[in-house]
Amino acid sequence: MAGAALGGRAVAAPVASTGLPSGAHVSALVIGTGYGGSVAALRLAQAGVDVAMVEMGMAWDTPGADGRIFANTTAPDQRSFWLRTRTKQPLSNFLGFPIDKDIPRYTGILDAEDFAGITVYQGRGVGGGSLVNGGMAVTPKRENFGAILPSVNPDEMYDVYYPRANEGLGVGTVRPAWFDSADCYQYARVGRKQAQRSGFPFVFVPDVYDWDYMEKEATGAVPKSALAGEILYGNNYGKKSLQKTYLPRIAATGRVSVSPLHRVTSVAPAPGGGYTVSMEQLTTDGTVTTTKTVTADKVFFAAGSVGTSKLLVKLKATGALPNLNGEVGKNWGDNGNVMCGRANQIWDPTGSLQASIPCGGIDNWAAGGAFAEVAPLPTGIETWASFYLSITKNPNRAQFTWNPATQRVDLNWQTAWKQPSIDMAKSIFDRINAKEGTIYRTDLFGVYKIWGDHLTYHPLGGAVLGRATDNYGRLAGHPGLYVIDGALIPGNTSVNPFVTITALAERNIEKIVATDF
Ligand code: FAE
Repeated sequence: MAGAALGGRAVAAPVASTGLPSGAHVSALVIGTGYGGSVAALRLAQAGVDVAMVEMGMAWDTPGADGRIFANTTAPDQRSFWLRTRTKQPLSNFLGFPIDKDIPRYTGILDAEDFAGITVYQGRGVGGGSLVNGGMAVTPKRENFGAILPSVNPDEMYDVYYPRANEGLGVGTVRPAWFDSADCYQYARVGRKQAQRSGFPFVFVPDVYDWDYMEKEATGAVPKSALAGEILYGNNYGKKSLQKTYLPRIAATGRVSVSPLHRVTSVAPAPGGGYTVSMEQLTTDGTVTTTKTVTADKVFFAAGSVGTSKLLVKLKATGALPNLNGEVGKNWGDNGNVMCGRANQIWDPTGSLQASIPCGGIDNWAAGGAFAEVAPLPTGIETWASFYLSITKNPNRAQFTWNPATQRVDLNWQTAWKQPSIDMAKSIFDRINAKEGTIYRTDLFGVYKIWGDHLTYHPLGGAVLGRATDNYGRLAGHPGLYVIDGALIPGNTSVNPFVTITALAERNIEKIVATDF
């Protein structure tokens, strides 16, 4: 097994703050440290392969001036946003007033990446999206799987890889008896009652939050995280992000280096075989201090749907990877995300204390094409608002293309393409409003604006399995290059995506380790 070596010196141990040395040669280089990248690195290292992980975001292992690693959702600061001078909060308004504020430019944890017709929220740092997400860990219903990944055998996914992913991620469910009595889930119980009164099934949604820890938060026995409103900018306690699951197992192999604040800019065939990987080292204000070049026998693209798609589209268009096929950049979707709030009757308060971790949803997928999470609005005051993130069967798909004039990658998604999502979400909320005699909130996304239709949390596709790659993520035209993240999934998973991303990565890496190394 080839080892990572620089002039004969192994560099597989955890890398110091300077990161991977320029000129290094590594067996396997993984771009990104989210779900796909973490699965790839763990399984390769367990098979005896030395791995270098390269991550553009920070390590998120050091407390800030307030003694905490992560900022609170209600008090965003420089740690909260990726290289912005003003916050861009998904809920931009409250009671109609804008709530964004100026912050110092910093390599913060949440990227609100703007394309012409949509803002795509993504996690930045070692752990990727697991650092910022709600932890909702949902395995799609088996009857929906054929539409999600048509070329993958469902038996192997549901018998082997979904169970492996759920175990590796530490997925659990709220204890129903506690849910029924906890103050912090009053908002979810209101959501359940209203769903059921309108004839919709309410389902508990599994999550990687440590549910025992949350129960202790409620008693005051431990420091609060979910009950302190932490979520979008990281959880200081309680949530089992990849920092608590796959990443410690990766470190324990002793075969994987991680280089934070390193952004990959190019991958091209190396003269002597393998690939030349170029990267920039960043300071926390985003300045590029160093550019480095390493060689790798094999390269795994795990930069997330947007990150991987942007790299591949650029590298094909600029001639660095000329043999990639025409499917690269295509079939990108937003998982049908759309948000809305409802104003409840005065006798239906949703609670001033709201756990930031959602634990239930309204399933109208089969009849109306929508699965709506009952989400918190952890403002600390009673709002009588119910808030929802819906995942819908939106059929629209967008394409990434290289723009030579701006030297950037564009995405042709249009805001109007959210209309099917709105219509599907209305299949739930129009009925609930009619039954309850209630109305939509119009003050959360602007002034008199009902729908949060400008964003997604769930980018998927751009290098789709069986199209841009073979049926295991091997990129067409360049042996030794792989895609192993959400870019493989063609735009929709019918539920929250990270369990499917993890399970698919587990499936693909098992085959790749067995046959390509
Ligand atoms: P991802 O986790 O995004 O990791 C990619 C990594 O690559 C990131 O760390 C990037 O910084 C890094 N990167 C990108 N470009 C480069 C480059 N050029 N060089 C070096 N590094 C690079 O990818 N999903 C759920 O299932 N349940 C939820 O409750 C949920 N809630 C969410 C809430 C929010 C606010 C957000 C933003 C997302 C949420 N998601 C949720 C989505 C989920 O986090 C996302 O699907 C996965 O993280 C995607 O996994 P990947 O491995 O594809």
